[in-house]
Amino acid sequence: MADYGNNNNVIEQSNSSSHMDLSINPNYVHAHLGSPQVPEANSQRREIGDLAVWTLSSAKPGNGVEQLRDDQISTFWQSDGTQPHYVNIQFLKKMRVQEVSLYLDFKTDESYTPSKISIRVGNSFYELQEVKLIEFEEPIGWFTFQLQEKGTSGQILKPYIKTMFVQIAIIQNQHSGRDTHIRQIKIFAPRDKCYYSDMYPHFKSVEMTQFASIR
Ligand SMILES: [Ca+2]
Repeated sequence: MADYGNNNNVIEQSNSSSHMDLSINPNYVHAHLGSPQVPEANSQRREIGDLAVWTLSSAKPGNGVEQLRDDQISTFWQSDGTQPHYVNIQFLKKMRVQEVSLYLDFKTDESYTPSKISIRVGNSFYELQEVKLIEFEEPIGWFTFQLQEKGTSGQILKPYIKTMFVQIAIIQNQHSGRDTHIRQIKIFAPRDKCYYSDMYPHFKSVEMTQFASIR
């Protein structure tokens, strides 16, 4: 059995939370095993995090936006306040957001690791709409979530969502931990059609890599 005795992050759990069946929520995702593969920009997608202004609901000094965005999984954001914790990602104009990727590490972060996250979008922080509700079970690795524009009956209209704001709300942590750790967040948009074409090979293919080494 895991020992969380040295962890000061656990608070008393309230019994007030209702046990609704979350699986009937069309935005609900259960996540357990992450990927060791770093999600990278490629011919299909580009990382647009640097185009946004990032703000956090709270942060421990030295564990803020920089550590969330430094491309290193050894560094992390640590909240320093009451739940829920928020990561607010604000673009200057509407962007086509296709994927949001998070790196979590339950093995290291224990009760600081999120167990329930809501991803919300909107054109202001006052009219946000939940598009994903994720429950994490002792997560380790990269977790990537696709955002899609859906019709009234849930059909997928577009493989992205056009939005100015993305909010990642950390609603709960593992073992009811108070503060949270997220080690890295990436946010991707689809590439404009003019940036790639099926006529060209994918430059990261094995063939191209071998070819590139020949002088
Ligand atoms: Ca980091």
